[in-house]
Parts: sequence; C-alpha cells; structure tokens
Amino acid sequence: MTATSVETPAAAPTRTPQTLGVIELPDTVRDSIGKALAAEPDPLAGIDRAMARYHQIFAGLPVDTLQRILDFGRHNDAPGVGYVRNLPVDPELPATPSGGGPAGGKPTFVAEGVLLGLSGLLGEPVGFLTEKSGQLVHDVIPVEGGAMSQTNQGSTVFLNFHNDIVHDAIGRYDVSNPDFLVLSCLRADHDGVAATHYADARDIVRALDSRTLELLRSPLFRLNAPGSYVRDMAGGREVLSDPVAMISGPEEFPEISSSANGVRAMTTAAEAALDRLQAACRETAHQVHLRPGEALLINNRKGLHARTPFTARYDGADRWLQRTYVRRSQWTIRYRQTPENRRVHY
Ligand SMILES: O=C(O)CCC(=O)C(=O)O
Ligand SMILES: [Fe+2]
Repeated sequence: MTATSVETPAAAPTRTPQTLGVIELPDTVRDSIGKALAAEPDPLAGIDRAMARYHQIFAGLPVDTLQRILDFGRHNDAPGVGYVRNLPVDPELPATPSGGGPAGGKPTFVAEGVLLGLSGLLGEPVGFLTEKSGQLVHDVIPVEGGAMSQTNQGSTVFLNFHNDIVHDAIGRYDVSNPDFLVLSCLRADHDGVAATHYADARDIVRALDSRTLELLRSPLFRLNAPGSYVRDMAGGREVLSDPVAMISGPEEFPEISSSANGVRAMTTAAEAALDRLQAACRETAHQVHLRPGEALLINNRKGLHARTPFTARYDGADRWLQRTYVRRSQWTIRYRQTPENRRVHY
C-alpha cells in the first residue's frame, strides 16, 4: 500500500502474519483413499449416505493431518486458508464441461469424494437456489459470455477480493452465506497462470492505518448482490444490501465481507477506505496456483479471496475447479430452507 497517511498502524506491530497452512498427504494415504473413493457411486444420488461414507474414508488420514483439518474448521484462531496437496484424482477425467457445468458422464467420483470428504470435516455442504441452481457440488469453469464478469465464470479480468455472499431478503448478504468454501482443482488453466489469492482479515487490519480501519468498521457500505443473482433475478440491475461495515467483530478475531460485484461507499472518505482495503489485500495475500489433486480450504468469514486473470479457450480443456459451500450449522439459516431439500436454501 502506498503511504498516504501519517497515522500509525492500528494493530500491535508485534503481531505476526498468518501463515498458509500446507497439508500434504503421504502417497500411500493418497492411494488408499483414492481407491476407496473410486468405488463409490455418484454422491448426489444419496448425499447423506455419501457424506457418512466419506467420513469413514477420511478417517483413514494420519491423525495429525485429520486434526489439522478439523482444527481449521473449529478454532477461531486457526488460519483462514489451508492448502491440501497430493489428494487422489479420477483415473480418467472427461472434458471440462461447457456452459459452467455440471459435468455429465463422469465414470468415477473421486473428485467429488475429495471435495465432499474435506467439506464434511469442516461442516455440511449446502446449496442456494440463486447460486448454481442449488447444486451442492459447483463446477467453477470459465464461460464465454461471462469472461469479463466478476463471477466464477470470469477469466480475462482480475476477480476482485471478495467473500462469497448470498442475496437475502433480510437486507444482509453476509449472514446466511457459507462459513467455508472448498475449492478443488480437477484441471489447471492452459497456461498454468490462474492464481487464487487469500487475504486474511488479521493481516489486512495490520496493514491499514487507524482512520481507514475506523471507516471500514462503520456502516458506510452497501454490497451489491452476487453477479449470478443480479444477472438471473434482477435483469442486471444493482441490488444493494443495507448499509454495513466491511470489517466487524473483536480486534483479535475480525470478520470481513466484500462483494466481488461492487460495493457502494456512502461517503468519499469511505470510498477511499475501500481502495485502501483492496490495496491491503493485494499486499498481504497468499497466492496459490491450484493443480489437479490440490484443494483450498477457505474460511469465508476470516478473509477475502480473489483470482488472477487467465486465458480460456472453451475447448474442453479449460480450468476446472469444483466448489462446495459449507455451513457449520444449518440452524441459523433455516428460514431459507426449501421444502424439497433440507440442504438447499432459497
Ligand atoms: O477461481 C478461483 O480460483 C476462485 C473463484 C471464486 O472466487 C469462487 O469460486 O468463489
Ligand atoms: Fe469466490
């Protein structure tokens, strides 16, 4: 961040940056979990049964690894992002689906098992009708018509630092949204350049001056609803939240929320604070180039994520991630539950 203020940083200078927790599976464990997952049917045919089976399979992780993933999900002071490597992959991977998925005719469901198995260690996968039609396994794939969009369909533009929010009639988009995202890579982009960034709010706060932080902690911002909602439900028009703060909560455990699809600052000072926030994110972010057999565990409240530009060819060999939205509890979002499916919400 360029120094535009003479004020001292608000946070204690002794606080050390959050580390990127890297978890690498031993080859033997990768192979035994992969073999077990390859024998399982499509999880979406019976999701609760599948989640129970994945619990059994992932119980075969070395106990230290298992504890690290569980700790990631359960502790306030855990890092905001975890990078899991050397996961099993499908023996055969079909072409990257066009139009944003879902993938049809996948002969095995190892990738789905990895995604849902990791998700089950953090909470429960949930869906929202306004995001990928309520599916529990999201395909994150570049879509030609959305290349420039601030959504997961994009490619040629930098996807701004954001967390995944959901439109909600209560006027807040940062309440019923997922606690965690799991992003798992099935196929990298052609040039191998797409990077997922994660900026932890604890590091962001350290990088900001106290006046900027005070502004970001004030309800001076209105989040635009996600691009998918604006596109599909509002004819492209902005659908703004009630005024909210960008950063909230105790100094030691800040929560942060920002819309990829635009934030309206209500004053010029607040507007400048938003620019500084994006700069602080760029300055402090961890960066990962996801490859097949790798996944990111993303805490969706402790930090913001972003994606760098890449070139899509729409040739069946484009970048392909699978994603879940995970809640630790569905109780507090029961006002949105659909009658047809207890994991799917309006
Ligand atoms: O493509 C990526 O690396 C991240 C995309 C993203 O923000 C998301 O899927 O929520
Ligand atoms: Fe996202």
